[in-house]
Amino acid sequence: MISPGTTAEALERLDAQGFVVLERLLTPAQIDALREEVLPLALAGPLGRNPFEGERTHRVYALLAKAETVAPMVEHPRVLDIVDHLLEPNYLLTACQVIHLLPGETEQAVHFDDGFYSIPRPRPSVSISTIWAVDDFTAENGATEVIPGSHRWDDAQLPDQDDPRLRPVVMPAGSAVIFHGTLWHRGGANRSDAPRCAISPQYCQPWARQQENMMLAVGARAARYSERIRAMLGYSIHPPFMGFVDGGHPSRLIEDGYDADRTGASVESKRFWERGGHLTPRD
Ligand SMILES: O=C(O)CCC(=O)C(=O)O
Repeated sequence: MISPGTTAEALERLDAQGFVVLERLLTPAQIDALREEVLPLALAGPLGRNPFEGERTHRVYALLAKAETVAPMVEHPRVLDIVDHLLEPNYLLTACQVIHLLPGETEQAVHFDDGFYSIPRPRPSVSISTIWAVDDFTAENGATEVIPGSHRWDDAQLPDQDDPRLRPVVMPAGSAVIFHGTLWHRGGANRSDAPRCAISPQYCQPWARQQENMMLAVGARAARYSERIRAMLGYSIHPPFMGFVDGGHPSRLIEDGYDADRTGASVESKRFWERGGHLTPRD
């Protein structure tokens, strides 16, 4: 598969197929640094507690609390340029985990990632997932499998585990697949003799509850990250006041001398009140 050259091309593929692959976004040096920090964490992490998490899969949640080398993936400009078009401003990081499939892992149940938002389908996605290949993804080692076009399905269309339309997302290490939260997919079976490591940052609408409670999971360690990541963790306001802490901006908790006028949210909030406190202007 040839990577799309532009955000517009990537968006076209996402619209048509529900997913797009961006190849080799990370340099070999970045992959090495990532492996050095993340693989020991993955191997020390617990195995999944059920077949969905994967009983032969190490899953480590709350990754930004544990591995700073993941930050360049979470805020990769090519990825965020795309997500910026799919979610509303102030979108959040809903999950960030390592999924490390050991040899012998079996296929995961086919599912879509924003299924716990009980809004009937077909509908726009509430979340956008990314899965980054830390190892090469192959059909043998458990590459993520997707059903192209299934992001448009309605609630009556339910694939089974043998659906012939499932296809593996084969991609080299350092690449990412970006897909709609409505796309049916699963982790593949690892029939190889080596693990398959992936990292999965996922983003959701700013008005949706995050899967992982990032404010608790990462807490004050958020101060290590860029303003963009902090905002995605929850140190942000979706105007006029979603995300307030004690009536103010949450960044006051982690930034000394936080300046409320610096953020666009505070400006938007002021505008909201200036026009009478109604979500849509009344004429
Ligand atoms: O590991 C993968 O390739 C996919 C995992 C997945 O979809 C999930 O755990 O929700």
